[in-house]
Amino acid sequence: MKFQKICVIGLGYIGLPTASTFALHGVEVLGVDTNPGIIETLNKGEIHIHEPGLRDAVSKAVESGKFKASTQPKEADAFIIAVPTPFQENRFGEYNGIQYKLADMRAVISAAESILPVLKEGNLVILESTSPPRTTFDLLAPILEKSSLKAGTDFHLCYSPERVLPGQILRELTENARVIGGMTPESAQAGADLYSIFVKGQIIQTDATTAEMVKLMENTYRDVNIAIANEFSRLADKFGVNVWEAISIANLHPRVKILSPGPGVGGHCISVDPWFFVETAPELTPLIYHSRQVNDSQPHFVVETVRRTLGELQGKRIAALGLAYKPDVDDLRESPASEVVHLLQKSGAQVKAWEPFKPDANLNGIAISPTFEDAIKDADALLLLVKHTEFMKFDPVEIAQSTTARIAIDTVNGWNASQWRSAGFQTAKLGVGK
Ligand code: SAJ
Repeated sequence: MKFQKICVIGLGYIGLPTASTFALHGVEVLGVDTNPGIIETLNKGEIHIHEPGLRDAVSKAVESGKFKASTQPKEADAFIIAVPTPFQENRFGEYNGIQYKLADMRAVISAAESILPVLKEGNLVILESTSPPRTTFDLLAPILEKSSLKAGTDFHLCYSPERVLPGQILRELTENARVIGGMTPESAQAGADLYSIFVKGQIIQTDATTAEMVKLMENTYRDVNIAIANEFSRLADKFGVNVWEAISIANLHPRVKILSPGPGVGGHCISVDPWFFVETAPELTPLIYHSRQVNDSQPHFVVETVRRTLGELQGKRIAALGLAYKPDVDDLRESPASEVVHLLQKSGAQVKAWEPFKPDANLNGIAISPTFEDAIKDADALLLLVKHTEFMKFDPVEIAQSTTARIAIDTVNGWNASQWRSAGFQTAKLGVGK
């Protein structure tokens, strides 16, 4: 299939890089988002999110005349849906006494409905949003078939998950292997034709449900592996062992690769996607469910470590360093660091947070310092919550001159404790028992 014009619906962390990459490869792209503020920003060649290289890609795509943004889709050869699929905030499922989260598919439903008036015979529709198994067949196809066109016959329908790593999106978008799951083999071929415009990695064609499951398996695998690392940190703490040393020794075994413990698992992928399996098969997913429980409760373990180090938390002044969900990104969604701050505040601590990637962030109930200096100045303790590169470069001697704190607590194994001790700090690390 040949593609001259495509519509990308949803201009967030995935849709926008995808849209601009297609435009830079000569395809006429209409980016669609329901937020008029985003459309205005993009049409000026500016961007609303932080991702290395993205500003440059979008401004070049706009300058080339190949990328335009609008609040409504128009006729095109292909439609890509890349909208968020978070979980529902106030509704839960229940199975045998366990409560599980439910996917909120409203954005996928309205994106599909928005295509209906412009869908034509011979078009290709691709869902990229992470979704519960069978979404393409059971949710998307019936909506699109309200056009009276038949999915897989009159138009092609595919599921192709994005698998890019925030912070490396533009590179991984072109270099990673791409899975295309078709409603039919012909649909998969049409999807492969589209992505081969820029994808240099292997393109694998399969069916839509396999592709949905592949995506969920990848992120669930990572979540379960981080859960065991976090559980090891609690065990090490109990037995007076340094978990970081123990992991590095265990990882010398040729078939062992334990991930890193930390304050928990955040972001909008790994902490969300495993629930899509639990929701659709709670009777089959005890391991996945319990891994979610372990990772979600890790901020409490951080707070216990802080309490043990500082004593009673009431009135303690803590500088929380980092609020993003992981190093060197500005994304604060589902951030375990923010959860730690909330829990510390609940225990009566006075926390000042500093997030270099989003100094102007507005988080419910969290006091974010305007500068790093302000956050640390009058603190009793420094609490490292995110392994941002710039935090790793701190000189403890210099820091000691700018803060009243003499305690440094590290939850991510980012600091060399002996250097901090030489600079006069008492140190503590997550997963390092006394
Ligand atoms: N984390 C740990 N320990 C580790 C690794 C990560 O605690 O050893 C934490 C991070 O700090 C963060 C969370 O896990 O809070 C998730 O971070 P991540 O870097 O593992 O993953 P994401 O969410 O940024 O991106 C993932 C990627 N999936 C996999 O690596 C299997 C990415 O390829 C996907 O495209 C993305 O999810 C997505 O959009 O689904």
